[in-house]
Amino acid sequence: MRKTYVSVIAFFLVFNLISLQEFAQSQGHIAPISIRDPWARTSLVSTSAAFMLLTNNQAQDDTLVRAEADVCETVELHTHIKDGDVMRMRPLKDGIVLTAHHSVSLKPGGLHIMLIGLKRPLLEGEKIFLKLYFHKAGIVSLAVPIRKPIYKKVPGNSPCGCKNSPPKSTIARKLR
Ligand SMILES: [Cu+2]
Repeated sequence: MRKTYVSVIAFFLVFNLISLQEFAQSQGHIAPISIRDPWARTSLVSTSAAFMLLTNNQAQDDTLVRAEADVCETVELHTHIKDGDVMRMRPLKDGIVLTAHHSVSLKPGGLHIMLIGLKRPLLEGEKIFLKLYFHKAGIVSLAVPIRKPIYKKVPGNSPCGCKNSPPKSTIARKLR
């Protein structure tokens, strides 16, 4: 009898949760920051990186101040700068600025979330968990799928058949 009572309450709790979500969507509620296509690079070494498209839906600028990950000791926000013919990574101590109503792409060879001191290999198909700390929007937690980088295949090109594979000098190669 008591079990049935608990089940009924659980049902209504779940029902209410779903209803609230549907209500928020129907009211056109938009998160302050939306995140599309998050992914982290497969890695068998001690470092990797995470990428995604961040969109600031707010009427004010915001900043991604820092990030945390369950899978590594340290997380840094990085960019790349050209140093002669070599692309080098640089930490962004002031974070990544997100202009109001604009998107910023974190991608290989550009801005990225650097994962340092990995506690385990990052294998394709698995996930890591990230916490992103925004100055205005607060904390956003997300699951990030692990995958290999995708390069466009161009027929008759290099032996590997991939035009956009990173040159040996780039950090993308070093991150593997
Ligand atoms: Cu980096």
